[in-house]
Amino acid sequence: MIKITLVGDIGSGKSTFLYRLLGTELKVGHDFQRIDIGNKTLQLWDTTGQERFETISKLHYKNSNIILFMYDIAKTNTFDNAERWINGIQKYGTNAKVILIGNIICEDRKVTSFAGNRLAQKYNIDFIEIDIVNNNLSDHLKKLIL
Ligand SMILES: Nc1nc2c(ncn2[C@@H]2O[C@H](COP(=O)(O)OP(=O)(O)OP(=O)(O)O)[C@@H](O)[C@H]2O)c(=O)[nH]1
Ligand SMILES: [Mg+2]
Repeated sequence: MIKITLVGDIGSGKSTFLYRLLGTELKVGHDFQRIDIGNKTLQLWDTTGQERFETISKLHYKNSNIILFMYDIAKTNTFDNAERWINGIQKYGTNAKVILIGNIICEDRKVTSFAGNRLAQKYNIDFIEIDIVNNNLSDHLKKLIL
């Protein structure tokens, strides 16, 4: 069982990503959904960007194996706070593997791949960009998760 928590600013695409992947909506903070991939079971948790990393339960972070931090490449504001989030995650998430995800819903790009890469390198985490509507669990993302 791999526990995965999605975090990121309001409107960064977390719930859209999960909905497209699971075909069902999750009640934030109270609900999770299982999905089997290969011989692994993923347990996916949504959170809301209204919360800051301080208020998302530290235990929740601690219990996560993987934390996906999502921003929208077309919305600069969802990237601006990334550094603060990642700091918080690394502080509380101890053993969780953090993956930075640039979500491409809209091609009107404001955040360059270079900027995403640079941030990921600074914090020594993985980085990918994915089209969450059409290819939500790309082979690349699977490889990072499994
Ligand atoms: N163009 C386009 N936009 C979409 C599509 N699906 C969702 N969106 C938009 O993508 C944005 C992402 O919203 P959410 O997935 O709710 O974001 P979130 O990260 O869950 O936000 P919070 O729960 O508030 O933290 C919204 O503005 C949606 O309207 C789509 O198929 N095409
Ligand atoms: Mg949401």
